[in-house]
Amino acid sequence: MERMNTKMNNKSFDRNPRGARWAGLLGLLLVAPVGCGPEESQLPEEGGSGVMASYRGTQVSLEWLLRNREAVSCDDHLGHGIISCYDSHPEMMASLESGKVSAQACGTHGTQYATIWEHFGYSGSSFTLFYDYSNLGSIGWNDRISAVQVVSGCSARFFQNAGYDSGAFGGPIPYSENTWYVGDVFNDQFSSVSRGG
Ligand SMILES: [Ca+2]
Repeated sequence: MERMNTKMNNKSFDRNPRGARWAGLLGLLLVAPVGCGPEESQLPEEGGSGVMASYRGTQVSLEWLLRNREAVSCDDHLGHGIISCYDSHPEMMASLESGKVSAQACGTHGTQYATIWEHFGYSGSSFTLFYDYSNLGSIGWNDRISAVQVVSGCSARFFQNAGYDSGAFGGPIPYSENTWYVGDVFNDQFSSVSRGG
């Protein structure tokens, strides 16, 4: 009995490496045509649904980006709802400088006026705003803001609900100075934003 078992085990043991070889070969055939470097293969496939952002020269789902990157810095300097994202805030700022986009004329639509942050102390992901948003969810920022920076001399107003609706706050919440934490009452509450105080 024992001997027979050993024999059967050997037989099935023999078959396994061949199966594994086939699986390995199949895997290679499936993976090979993609041919991306390790960095690129971490990006999702192009297309997809929802809000898209330009990131490392390609279009990716903003939702994917915010979920898979610890801290992405985005902006909308190219137009309302047209999102460009980078791996860090300095990288984003450098990109704006290289594109000769400067902070000026706070009252003018389409100029930089504020940066919103995911965590207190200006940390986590951020978004540098050039436009108003009646629905911050359209740029992935509904109920996510914990800190606010404003361009010197500019101001921004935030609302509890989409559609510039103050909701329970009784009025817009204005910021004309950098605010490292919006406080427990307003944390992760803002759903729309407009320039001006
Ligand atoms: Ca809200």
